[in-house]
Amino acid sequence: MRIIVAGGDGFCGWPTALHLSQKGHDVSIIDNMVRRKMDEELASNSLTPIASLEERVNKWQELTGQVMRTYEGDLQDFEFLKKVLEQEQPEAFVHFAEQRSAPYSMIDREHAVYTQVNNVVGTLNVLYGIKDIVPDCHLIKLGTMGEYGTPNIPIEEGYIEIEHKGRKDRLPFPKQPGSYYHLSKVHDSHNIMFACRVWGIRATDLNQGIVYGLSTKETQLDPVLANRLDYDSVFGTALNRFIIQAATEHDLTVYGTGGQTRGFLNIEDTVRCIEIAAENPAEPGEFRVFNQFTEEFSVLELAQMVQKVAAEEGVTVGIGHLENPRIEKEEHFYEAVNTNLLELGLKPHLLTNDVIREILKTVLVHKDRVIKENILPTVKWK
Ligand code: NAD
Ligand code: USQ
Repeated sequence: MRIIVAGGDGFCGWPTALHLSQKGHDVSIIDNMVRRKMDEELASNSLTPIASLEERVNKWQELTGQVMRTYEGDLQDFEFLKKVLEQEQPEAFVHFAEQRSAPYSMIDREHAVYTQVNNVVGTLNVLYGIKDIVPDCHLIKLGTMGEYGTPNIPIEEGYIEIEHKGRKDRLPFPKQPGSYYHLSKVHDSHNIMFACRVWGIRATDLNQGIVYGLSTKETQLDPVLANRLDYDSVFGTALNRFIIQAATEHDLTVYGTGGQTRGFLNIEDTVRCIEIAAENPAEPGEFRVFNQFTEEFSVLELAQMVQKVAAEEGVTVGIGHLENPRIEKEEHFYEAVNTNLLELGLKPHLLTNDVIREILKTVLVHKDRVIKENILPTVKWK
């Protein structure tokens, strides 16, 4: 299958591009490198040293003989996108290319506007590009579990059957997102759903939970193929951050009580979920929603697991309950359905002490690259 991976230089996109290429798909990558520029803006870095995209794809070709074409450009630039679609004629378009940090979107007005314009306009361009140039192409769009928020009822996969005043309908599940970033994903979902209904586009919205780990079988083939790993308070995410904090003997930064519960998945499962979605496309006109996570944990549970594994490895770390910089529920009901991907054959890599230990070992190799000033949160919701 001819597949474009937009955002293919990023944390989820790079291992996904490698995995799809390894499976024999004809992969090309779009990325505007903005994530690397954000490291400069935030005076931050990836914990792992990362090669340039050019070095990465050259190494992949050298090791496997597989060619991945790369296009450096912005999805907000429709003329650029049009040319790539005309040239590649993709059968699937995997869309990771968005600003994905909630704290980044909450820095100030400029960062909120950037996040929403980048994400909403980029996705609208992709929708128009598919409609005009490759109408049969399957859009596989990365959404987020955070679109739903934390309602006091179980979260369904995209839709809920509602009975109201004696009538019934299957309607989009209510959305209560917790940041301007998460809101941008809700806006995208609405735009994609509308495009499916009106133009007959086929789309899968993958409401992904928080991804942990960094390595996949393919990224481990050579240090030049290594994936990025974020640990700073803006781009680092809960479990990965805790493991890196443990490696540097920093107290684990649980915000508030730590009762915040979310869906999580291993990066190994991210790449497999995209493969499953690509190989089982949505029907023309269908707006399909999958909840892409494998397990639910509270933030405090994760911190306790990391603390225990670190202790077994001879590292003592405390759990610091910081004042929560976000406005969010800290104690709440959480139960979400995730059966669609399992029914299509996903075999989850579950979180065990050994999985944490493996990530910790990789992290320990690079721990001297941690910029300690970037660990504590600085962005507040109000
Ligand atoms: P990332 O920031 O590492 O990667 C995103 C990539 O997209 C970057 O390489 C960036 O340069 C590129 N990009 C951004 N805007 C672009 C534009 N306008 N044009 C071209 N390229 C652009 O993020 P990630 O962690 O790999 O996340 C990928 C996607 O998955 C995002 O949409 C994110 O919302 C979603 N997601 C991520 C997680 C997670 O835990 N990392 C969880 C759920 C959902
Ligand atoms: N948290 C802590 N301590 C930390 C970091 C986070 O307690 O050091 C808490 C947060 O307050 C929050 C939870 O952990 O309650 C998750 O925060 P996070 O930064 O790990 O994840 P989030 O901001 O939700 O965003 C990440 C990705 C985003 C993706 C989302 C999936 O950056 O791209 O959409 O996870 S989800 O959470 O399912 O919406």
